[in-house]
Amino acid sequence: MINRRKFIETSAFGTAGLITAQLGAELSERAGIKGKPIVISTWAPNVKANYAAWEILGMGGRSLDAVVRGVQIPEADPNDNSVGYGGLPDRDGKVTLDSCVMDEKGNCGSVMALEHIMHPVLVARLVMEKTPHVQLVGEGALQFALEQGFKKDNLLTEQSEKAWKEWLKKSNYDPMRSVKEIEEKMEKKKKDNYPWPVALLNHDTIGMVAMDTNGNLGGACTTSGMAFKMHGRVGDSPIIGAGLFVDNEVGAASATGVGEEVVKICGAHTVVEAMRRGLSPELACKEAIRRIVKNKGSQAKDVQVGFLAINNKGQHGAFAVQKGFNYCVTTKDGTKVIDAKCWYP
Ligand code: SD4
Repeated sequence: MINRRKFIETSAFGTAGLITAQLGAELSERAGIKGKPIVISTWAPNVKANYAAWEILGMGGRSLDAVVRGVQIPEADPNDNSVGYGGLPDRDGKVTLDSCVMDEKGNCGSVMALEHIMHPVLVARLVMEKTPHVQLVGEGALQFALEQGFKKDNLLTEQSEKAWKEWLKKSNYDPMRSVKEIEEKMEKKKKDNYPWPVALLNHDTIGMVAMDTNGNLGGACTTSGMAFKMHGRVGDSPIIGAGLFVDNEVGAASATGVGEEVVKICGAHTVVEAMRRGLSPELACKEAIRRIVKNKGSQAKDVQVGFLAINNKGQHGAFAVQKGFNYCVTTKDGTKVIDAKCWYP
């Protein structure tokens, strides 16, 4: 199988980015660590999130701070239909958000089905730092956020409301909608010789993991979940061990796609444990995908899940069930968007 890779050299990195990149490289060398810092995130549009994370990582900052900063970019972007503000609502027209964080010491925090708060990742971090708990859900999560000084926002944009009203006409829940859309767009864009990876047109959940100059790992995952889901449905993204897992001794992983399938195999944890057994990040992601494909049998072709991972050496990799999944990698050498290999090429 041919390994299709597309690299996007980032002019948007700019002078400030280069300076922080050089500083990051120097700091890493001083700390005796090669190939670090590094941050990776799901989906090409999240290059912007990588730049934001790099502003912290490149200055020698902590992974957790970097990923929390990074994922706030799509959370605040009204044009990103899968995360935060502008996310597609559930079948009742409510935008409900899922998010979690995990740090180098195994601390973690998560919010699920949180409404009205633009940056659920910040609330997840406060659950970790300020409560004796790991997970807060729905009304309780909102109550906690308001107590912490967050303000309520209307997260349903005109565009997302329109899409929901259109969906209501048939009310057909189809988690594979985005895969089909990717394929259609890919075909069309191939004809137009479009130079960008096609997923740029199909924003999605952000899972971001990083290694800082001290060799410490951290991760964050944030989403509005599957479009038009049942009210109260929670996917993999805010579940520690499913949508995100970090073990400083081994590596970190995150997931995107149909969350139910990720939860069933404890996806991100499965990837990290495979790296612990010595698999590379890419092969560890492939092993988790293999389990999903095995579970789904003949229906596997109707599911999309993608995993990405970094190991404790700062190596990275990804794997997906279907074509179309890509991820962004930022190091001192710049930012690349890489098409992940997949089970069904
Ligand atoms: C979920 N995994 O809620 C998320 C959605 C997602 O690509 O990643 N979509 O199931």
